[in-house]
Amino acid sequence: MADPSVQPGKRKREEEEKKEESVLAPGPEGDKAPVGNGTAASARFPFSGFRLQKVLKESSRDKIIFLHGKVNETSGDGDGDGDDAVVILEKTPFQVDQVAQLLLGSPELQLQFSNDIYSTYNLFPPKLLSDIKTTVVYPATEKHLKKYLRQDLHLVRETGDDYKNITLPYLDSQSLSIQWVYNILEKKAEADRIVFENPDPLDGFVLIPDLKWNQKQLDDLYLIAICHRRGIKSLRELTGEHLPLLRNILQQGQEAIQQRYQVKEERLRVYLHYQPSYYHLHVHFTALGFEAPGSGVERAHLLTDVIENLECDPDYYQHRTLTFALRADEPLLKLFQEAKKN
Ligand code: DD3
Repeated sequence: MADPSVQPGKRKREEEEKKEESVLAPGPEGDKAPVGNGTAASARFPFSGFRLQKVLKESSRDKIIFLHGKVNETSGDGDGDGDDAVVILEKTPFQVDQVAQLLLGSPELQLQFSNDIYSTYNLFPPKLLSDIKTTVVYPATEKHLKKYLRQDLHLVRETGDDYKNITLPYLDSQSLSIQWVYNILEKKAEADRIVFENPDPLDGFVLIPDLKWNQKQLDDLYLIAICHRRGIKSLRELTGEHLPLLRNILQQGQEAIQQRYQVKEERLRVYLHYQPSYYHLHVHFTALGFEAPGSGVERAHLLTDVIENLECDPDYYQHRTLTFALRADEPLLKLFQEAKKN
């Protein structure tokens, strides 16, 4: 039985909600407002029911939890039918321009304790300030479930030959769908979220907020540039011929972010992942003050450095040894360990 003292009451909430509507409306700057909420239509999940199977991963520091659930069950006996879904729930950062509203009027409060000049409370925010960022993967495959299970990581050093002999054959043997990437490039999904596009089929790209960013505060700004050209799997395949594309992404991406969000280039971390999580060339733009997952030295390669490396040596990434971490259960790790024995 849940502790009734932590159950939020409803008393004042409804009246507060009306006032809070303005929070989501564009400010006087109109479409130049630094942060947009995007579309905010009410919705339903693409499945019915949710029977928790497993907490795949959780972090009290990041206030995020990854859940595996069975959905669409019909028999109700908890076995057999039903589909798998992954639901990721995350408490979002405070919006600095709205946080003071939490304390106005008489917010719903429960006293925890009071001692001298110190007191602590549970504050129940009005509906529009209490949203939880929710990401759904449905239907989820075995791969998705595995991807979110916490695993130890192991460092691998991949030579140019290792890439040709081990990594590339492994990638080709996997059927990794990047339909969602093609949907963005072809405007079949998220078209209204595009921040900037250079439509050139060879040296162009689409700049779009990453799914991890709710666009409500600039603290955790996160956009991705996805190149129009197909077939460039990753950093490893970049050569001098890709320099015009990379320079476009850097310059035009920074300009577009300055224009839309008033965040200067010196406040942005612009980088590629190696290994990437999907094998269609893309570049990450994150707020410098935000320690985005994957910004560690074993994964992030600054675009400025990549460009300079290619300027010095057009085949730099064909022969350099690249270091990255693999999950203990990743088959590619075993392939590397076996190859290194001989
Ligand atoms: C992904 C990496 C991929 C699960 C999850 C995320 N940005 C995306 C679909 C649409 C997107 C992204 C794969 C998938 Cl939680 C499996 O990311 C996306 N749209 N990173 C945007 N804008």
